[in-house]
Amino acid sequence: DFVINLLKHPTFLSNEYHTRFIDQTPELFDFRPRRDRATKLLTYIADVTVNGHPETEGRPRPHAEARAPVPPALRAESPAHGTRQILEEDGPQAVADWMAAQTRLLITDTTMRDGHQSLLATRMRSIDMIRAAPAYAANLPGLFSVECWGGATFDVAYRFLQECPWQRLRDLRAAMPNVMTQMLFRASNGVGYTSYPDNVVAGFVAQAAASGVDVFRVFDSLNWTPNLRVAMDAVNEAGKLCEGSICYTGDMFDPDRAKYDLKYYVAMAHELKDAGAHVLGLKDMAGLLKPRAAAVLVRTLKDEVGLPIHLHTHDTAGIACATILAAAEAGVDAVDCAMDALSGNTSQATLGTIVEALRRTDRDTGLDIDAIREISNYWEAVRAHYAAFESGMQAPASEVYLHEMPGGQFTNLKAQARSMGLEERWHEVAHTYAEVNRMFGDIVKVTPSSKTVGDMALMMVSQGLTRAEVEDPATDVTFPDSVVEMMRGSLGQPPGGWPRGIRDKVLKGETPIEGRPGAHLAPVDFEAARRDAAQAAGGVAIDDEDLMGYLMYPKVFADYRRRNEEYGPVRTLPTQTFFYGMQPGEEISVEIDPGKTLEIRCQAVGETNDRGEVRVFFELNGQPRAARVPDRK
Ligand code: BTN
Ligand code: 3PY
Ligand code: ZN
Repeated sequence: DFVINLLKHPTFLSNEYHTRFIDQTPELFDFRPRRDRATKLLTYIADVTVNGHPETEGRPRPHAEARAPVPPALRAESPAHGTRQILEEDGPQAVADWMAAQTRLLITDTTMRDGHQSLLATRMRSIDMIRAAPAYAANLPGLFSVECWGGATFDVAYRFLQECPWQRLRDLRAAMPNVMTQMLFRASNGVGYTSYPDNVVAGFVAQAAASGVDVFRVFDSLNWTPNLRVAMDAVNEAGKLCEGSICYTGDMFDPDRAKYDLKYYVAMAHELKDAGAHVLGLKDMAGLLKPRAAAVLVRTLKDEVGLPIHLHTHDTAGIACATILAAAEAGVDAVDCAMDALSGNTSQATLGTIVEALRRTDRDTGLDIDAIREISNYWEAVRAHYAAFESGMQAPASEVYLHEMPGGQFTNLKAQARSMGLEERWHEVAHTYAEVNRMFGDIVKVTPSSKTVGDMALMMVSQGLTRAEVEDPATDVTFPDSVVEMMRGSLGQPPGGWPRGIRDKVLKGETPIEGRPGAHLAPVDFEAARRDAAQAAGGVAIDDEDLMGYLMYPKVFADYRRRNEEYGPVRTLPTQTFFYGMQPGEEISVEIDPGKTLEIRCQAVGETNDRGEVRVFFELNGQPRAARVPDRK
């Protein structure tokens, strides 16, 4: 057994081991029999059936009649050519030129990224997306792109869904060969909440491009162009479409917030063009861009900068369709919408509604409304299974103009507030969020700066601290780590720097770093990191995708891989089974490899024995099986 473990060990295989390798690698002495994937899955199902899933405990359950989602029929034998073919055959500049030459309004569908990030706390599982993908390819080949990766989806996949985000990307890419896939990338913050060394940022982009991302929307959480360059260079290096993005905040017409006026946005757009953007992203992450401002901004940027413009907004205040129509009138090239069933409120504008509103006008999208309705019906059935992650927001709210929270943060912050017992005081949290923004000098709030503002607001509400007390040099305050990091300069600099008073109080005499954070971080030795990752994850093989997961989130990745050894490919389970286990008498089909299906029937759940264990009885492809799990209830 020892020899087998040794011969299979990734460090041994990589020839990078040294004389103390055997002493320092305890898993070589782990001789537990390897269990097969079906056994692991039955153990998982048994555990959730007996103990429930920690993520859905105490949350609303799906309706008893929630229907199994059935993907729409395909309207074409093979998918028609789309934007992906332009990119593959003629490159990214050709895509940008093609965009500029279209009269129709181009549409990106955000359902599989920002839609569920904003409405369902990012909890949508890959299986529900992958089953929809062939219908997108066959029935909506005229979409500009499908946003389906990046943002918060990366760490939530590992952390809460127990699945590999890279596999999701590869599977979606394969199922949609004709439409460009799109990701959201936080520039020097990668898909994380902190700054990473330049070679990690560039390495991540290169891997994402290789695994299937076509369009990279790159932004910086303080709108600081120097932070965007490393990522934008890497996108261009990979030959993919580089969408350098401006984050919109405040109110362009408010003379009291002159910092974020038209001149500010035009200047940043020029910087992004000079940095190599093919397309200019206008990222209104909180839904603050009002229709008149959208019209003026789009027209001015088109005239003065000349890049095609891709607008992203949120419907939090209920005005996103109006903003999009105003932008369309002003000549915007592409806009983001979510499929009807996952649109509205903190999510994007309603895709079918925009298509209908523009029908028979000069900006007619040309998309098939029947195909849209069918796909939306599929998402409606999917959404019902995620009732546990709904935010409870029943209606649009103009309160967003007060707090300016990004749609993608809203449900997450609300969940954080709930877990701290502050749900009843949500409006106080929202108000304090606005106060913190002013205290920090009126900054762009988008991941990760928005998380920092949120951490500070939650801390103030839970400790009953006012802004005046926080700013008072005589009051002792322990600031959240994220606030200390940000004031230290680890996310870069806002225009004009941080307000001196609060910065000095947070830093307690420490000198902040100057300039670009990435310039202070040593490059990572990838092969050394690969060995560390293998060790941290319990002696498993680490491929290039895994390595990037580890470099973004060392602990989250290692925990995911260890659980994966225990529970197997749980991403193949139906969503209902994943979150709620099975009822006696229930049957499911689980495709663990293409063409290899497990038929699982739950027969009975036993009594808890005197060692505190429960046996759950199954039929697996007709054969009786049992799984024994601890009763933790
Ligand atoms: C998580 O870590 O929160 C999600 C991963 C799944 C953990 C499984 S769910 C069944 C079993 N019960 C637990 O409390 N954890 C594992
Ligand atoms: C993210 O970075 O996850 C966002 O959605 C920002 O808007
Ligand atoms: Zn968004």
